[in-house]
Amino acid sequence: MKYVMWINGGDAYIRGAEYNMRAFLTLLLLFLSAGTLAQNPGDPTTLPGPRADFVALDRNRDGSISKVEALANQDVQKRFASFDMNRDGLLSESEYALAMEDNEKRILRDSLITARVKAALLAAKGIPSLSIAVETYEGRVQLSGFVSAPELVSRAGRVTAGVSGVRTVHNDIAVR
Ligand SMILES: [Ca+2]
Ligand SMILES: [Ca+2]
Repeated sequence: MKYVMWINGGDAYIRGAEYNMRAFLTLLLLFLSAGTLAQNPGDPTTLPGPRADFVALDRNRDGSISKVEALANQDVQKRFASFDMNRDGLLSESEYALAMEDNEKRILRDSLITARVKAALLAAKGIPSLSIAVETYEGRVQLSGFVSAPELVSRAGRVTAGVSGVRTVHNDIAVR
């Protein structure tokens, strides 16, 4: 059997089953990558109009987020008053975008604090740092997990409190 496949309108062609298989795989890859692109239309840099999370929060579709609509998202709710620049009781698209930018910075700061706390616990001799979970929200650090002795609970708390950026420590580590 002989196969002929034309490429680029006939400038070049390839023959034979082996080449045909290669061409088929290339087409398959192109097809799959096109499918992947089609499944990710949410790139905010190329998509015109309001961001998808704004549209999802704007339940009554009036183009702004009311205080009631903001209740659905804790991070928006917390930033509502400070980002409602014109004090009309609504977050416009641009006010919302600034609030979310602020939240992204908050997430970055908190994850840096979490990383520093984990590093400090790891560096402290005798603390089973891998058994301790660390979570941070606006500089408030929560420790949880299990250790073998009460003094390890308090030591982990002290080490955490000494890390820069930590505002408060909520120590939920238990002894087991
Ligand atoms: Ca609305
Ligand atoms: Ca406003």
